[in-house]
Amino acid sequence: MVQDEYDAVVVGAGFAGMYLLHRLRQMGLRAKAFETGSDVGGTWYWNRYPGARVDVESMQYSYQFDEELQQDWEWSERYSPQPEILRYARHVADRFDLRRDIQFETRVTAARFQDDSKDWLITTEDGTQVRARYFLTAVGCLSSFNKPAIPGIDDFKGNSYFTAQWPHEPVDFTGQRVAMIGTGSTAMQSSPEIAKQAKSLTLFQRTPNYSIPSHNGPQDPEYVAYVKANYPELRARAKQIYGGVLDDWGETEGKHTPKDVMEKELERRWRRGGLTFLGGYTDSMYDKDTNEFAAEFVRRKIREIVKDPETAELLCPTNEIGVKRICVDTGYFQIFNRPNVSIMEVRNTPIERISEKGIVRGGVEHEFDSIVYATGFDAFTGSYNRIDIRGRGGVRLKDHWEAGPRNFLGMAVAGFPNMFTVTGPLSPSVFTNMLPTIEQSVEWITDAIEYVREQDKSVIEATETAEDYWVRHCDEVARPSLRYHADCWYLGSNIPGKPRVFMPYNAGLPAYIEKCEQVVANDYEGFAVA
Ligand code: NA7
Repeated sequence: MVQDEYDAVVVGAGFAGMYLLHRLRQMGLRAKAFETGSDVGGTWYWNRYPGARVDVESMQYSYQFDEELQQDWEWSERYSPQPEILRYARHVADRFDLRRDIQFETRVTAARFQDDSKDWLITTEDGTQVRARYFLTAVGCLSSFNKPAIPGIDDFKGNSYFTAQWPHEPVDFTGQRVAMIGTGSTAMQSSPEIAKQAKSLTLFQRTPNYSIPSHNGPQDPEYVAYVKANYPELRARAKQIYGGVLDDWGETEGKHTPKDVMEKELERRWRRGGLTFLGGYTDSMYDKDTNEFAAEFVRRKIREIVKDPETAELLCPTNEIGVKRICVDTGYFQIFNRPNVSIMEVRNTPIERISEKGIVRGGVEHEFDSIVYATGFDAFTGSYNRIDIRGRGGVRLKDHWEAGPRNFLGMAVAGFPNMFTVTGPLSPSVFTNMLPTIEQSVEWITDAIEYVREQDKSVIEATETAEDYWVRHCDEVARPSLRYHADCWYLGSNIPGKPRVFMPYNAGLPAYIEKCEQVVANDYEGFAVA
């Protein structure tokens, strides 16, 4: 039975869903958001593991749509920890009275476009159905946790923790023998915290990763005052930068720079810390030699930090730097100098199975009290595949995307009218500062809805031609990058059987904004409006 009718239904109440809801309501539309969690925050609601924090400066990783909000809010650290970001999300929800239109603890399981009424029929887990003209997904791009298919995973009698579904009560590992599977960003953030408590911590590493120290610390009040006094101008300038983050980006190519100059520049960036370590040279992600120079610099640092040469060698990545999202850590490599931390490589000697007592590798059973899975996400498409989304003629989105995701501008899918996706595949999301990118998409989508209403029309849909163009264009702009050829969740290579398609938009935020604006300037070229 259809319980209610809305102008728009939003799936998710993370930063994208919250802003969507706010904008839709400002437009006078009847909107409802459904959220699986019991509160707002999305990524920052779920990822409560110890050490979780943002790796883009908090002064920039924040909403800008409301000047008073960005003036009022105080971030305590350069890179805020998860509890503070969640507090911020909750504050925004309260400040704009969003909760009254969010239904928590409700998973959307299906959404079907109705060919006759041109509405979406949306079903939630308990079988409730609602109708909406617009179906808007704000489900995140790194939100579908990858529970690895390791035999016996459910047999373990100790505690199993999944970093992206961390318990709400803090976990105390004191006195425990802890195993951690995975050595990506999440593991690098959480292992230094767990190592402080655990009797022993053993990391099971399949692929070593590059990481740059965060040099995180309290906010500098002078810097905060400067940013707040100049927010609009700084935000506008950030939108002209590839990743949407203000920093001192270099404008020269490494391949034309003397090696001693490069060395000094990398040292300076290492000391300053953070995600923009590779930003000194424009060809870091395009020229193999420039990339290898930076990669070797970081390997040298790892060898300097980690005292045991064998462990240091195990921790040194051999692939190009940055082809997988670079990590930012607070004392990750240093933990391997602690007597209670060890590493086991599992590429050559894989984990065979999880037993009742622990992890079996190379025929040997290693016993643990707790196993922490920091095994990543089914990025971009994972969350879509969990919802039975069907467009015109009952076509399943899953089938439409069988050979890889297809859409126009990363936001609209041909055959799925009045459906828009925020931070979806083929959008610049993960290569950019997520918050400004979310705001840009939300504003574009809500403007498009406004346009349809102004035209006195009811349906907007990307054309197949536009979709073909965007898929081709995304591939073309990704090809020259070293990332295009690497194994990473960018291409879905971390999920067995997933089609290998480069999913983030690689031309950068300014180019993306220009494409979106061109479409509007040309009267929503690439869309059929009826
Ligand atoms: P990542 O970066 O995808 O890391 C997942 C890790 O888990 C990685 O080291 C994987 O090794 C490892 N993994 C996954 N499955 C297995 C199995 N079956 N056996 C052993 N090891 C495994 O996810 P994160 O959560 O750390 O970070 C994701 C993004 O979130 C990050 O870039 C930030 O943007 C925020 P692999 O590399 O596949 O060999």
